[in-house]
Amino acid sequence: MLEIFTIKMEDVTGAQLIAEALKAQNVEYMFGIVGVPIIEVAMAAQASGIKYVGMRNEQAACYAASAVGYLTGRPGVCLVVSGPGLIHALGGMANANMNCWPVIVVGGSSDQNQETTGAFQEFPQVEACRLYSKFSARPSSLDMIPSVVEKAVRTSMYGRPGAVYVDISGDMVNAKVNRSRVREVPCCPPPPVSLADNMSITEALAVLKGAKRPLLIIGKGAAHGRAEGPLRELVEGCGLPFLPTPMGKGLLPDNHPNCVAAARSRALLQADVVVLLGARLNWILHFGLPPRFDPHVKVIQVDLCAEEMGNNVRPAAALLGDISAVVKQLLDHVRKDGWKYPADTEWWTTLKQKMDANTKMTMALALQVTSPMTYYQVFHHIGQLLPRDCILVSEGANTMDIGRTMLPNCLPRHRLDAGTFGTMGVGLGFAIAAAAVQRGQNTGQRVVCVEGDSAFGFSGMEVETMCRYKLPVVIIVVNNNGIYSGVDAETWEMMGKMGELTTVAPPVTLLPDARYDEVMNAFGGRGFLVRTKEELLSALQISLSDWERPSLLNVLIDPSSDRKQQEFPWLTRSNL
Ligand SMILES: Cc1ncc(C[n+]2csc(CCOP(=O)(O)OP(=O)(O)O)c2C)c(N)n1
Ligand SMILES: *[C@@H]1O[C@H](CO)[C@@H](O)[C@H](O)[C@H]1NC(C)=O
Ligand SMILES: *[C@@H]1O[C@H](CO)[C@@H](O)[C@H](O)[C@H]1NC(C)=O
Ligand SMILES: [Mg+2]
Repeated sequence: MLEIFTIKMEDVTGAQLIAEALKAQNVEYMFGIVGVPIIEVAMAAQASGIKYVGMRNEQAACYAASAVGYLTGRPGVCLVVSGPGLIHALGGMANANMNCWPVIVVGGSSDQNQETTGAFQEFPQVEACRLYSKFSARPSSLDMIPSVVEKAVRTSMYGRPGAVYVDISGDMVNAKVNRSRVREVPCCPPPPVSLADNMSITEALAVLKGAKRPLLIIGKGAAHGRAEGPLRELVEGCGLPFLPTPMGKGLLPDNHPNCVAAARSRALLQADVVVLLGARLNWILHFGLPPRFDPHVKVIQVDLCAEEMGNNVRPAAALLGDISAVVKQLLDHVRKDGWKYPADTEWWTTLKQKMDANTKMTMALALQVTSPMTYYQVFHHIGQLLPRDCILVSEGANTMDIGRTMLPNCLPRHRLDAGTFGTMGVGLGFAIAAAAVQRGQNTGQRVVCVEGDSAFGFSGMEVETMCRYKLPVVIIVVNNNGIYSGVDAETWEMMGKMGELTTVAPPVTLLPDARYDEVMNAFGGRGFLVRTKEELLSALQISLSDWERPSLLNVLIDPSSDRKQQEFPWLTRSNL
């Protein structure tokens, strides 16, 4: 009693208030880079029991904090210094906002009494963050910090999740206030759950039951909404084919008999009714329009964001609400009449034939033996060794696109990739976040990060962060000497002789046979140079059995290795 009383009496700093307010909101992880004026915030965060991970660039720190939000449902924090520190984090905020992932950015800023004077790293930070966030504010006084932090955390998670920004000026960080003047704000509960209205449910079911060629599309909104249980019941109970979006992969396992990912183009093109579950009709789904969709396709749109309804295609039924709750509503109705889509339809036959043909084609490419290896061979071998429950991080162009079709996901929220914004450079930050969360929850899951050589370069120095915290991430760099493709060492030498490299070398090229594995060695991790199948399998086995430190497999592949011919080649453009 007495102790509580004396604590109430003491003065507290702005730094302590921020840290304690975040802790009170159940924020567990903070990623950042310290300096003036927020070093005290990082120390106060640690003192309150928040796990602080010091990163090498704020962009990667922000990617990491946002991945925590997606993986755990509670936002992570990215802590940055004023001016350039905050500006580096904008890329991460934009990426989180586009992906609808909750993240809190806390930025120090110059002292309030120096505003407009050309203060050190002075920048209009609250204003700058508006375009990249749902909410951007600076507490007007120290005693307002807990309520602003609560609002930030709540706003990041409620409605469509996204990025938020909280500014704290340098003078506020170390200023003190009597604790008795600060109102404590309790932890905000998980978002309230909303249901679709019965009329729309009835409409939706009428459309679905009339479908000749139905297709469920499962997006990362469904993953965020933890809808895997009801979705499985819907898919299995009604016998419906489903297609996951890249990060919707794993809600139901890729090898589920109703998964038609191997016939993606065909399924999209010929479906007459699409049930869109937490997925947007943006570039990833070709806008829901011809030539990739039937011009008369009927869309049943399930989303928690009202403004999303009708983007690009007017839905036949709009089910506004929590994905998991709305799927349960649909289930309640179909359970009553036991409706099931028949298994012996022409649609299923078409899909299965197409899947068989595509799988055979991919397998033929995978089983080729060439030296150097191709993407297909590398992913085939990796796929055979990856633990079923590993968290797969992936980015690159060919590396990500081909990897997505060949590396299986069996569990929800176990895939993190370049996402809606197609951002290169997210991989290492995501992997660090996933590894930190895995260590915190002690689930014994591996984090495997499959990177193009260009993608890796965007935040390659985060390898030091992995080594420093002994995060046992396995990085596989699929190294083709460039962006999309490259040239071999011999051609590179020849180009050097033809003239000045900056005008001769194709813009896609990177240094041939670059030793990314040595970057890992430099900090005490395990680096492997891999050229053959045998080297790949052995390096991967060793890496997967080491829980003490990270590994990097630098897999040199044929620099002209390419993606197999696509049915809609022009659309591969949109993947770049
Ligand atoms: C931040 C950012 N910068 C640039 C790009 C353009 N871009 C798309 S994919 C890519 C890299 C692809 O090369 P790599 O990672 O080596 O994969 P590969 O296709 O060679 O397997 C780049 C630079 C991007 N998407 N994001
Ligand atoms: C804080 O305020 C309380 C109540 O007004 C007072 O008793 C206490 O002495 C103050 N503490 C400090 C350190 O000023
Ligand atoms: C909506 O449907 C459910 C399930 O059929 C039913 O229990 C509920 O009463 C209905 N609500 C309204 C407002 O009609
Ligand atoms: Mg490459």
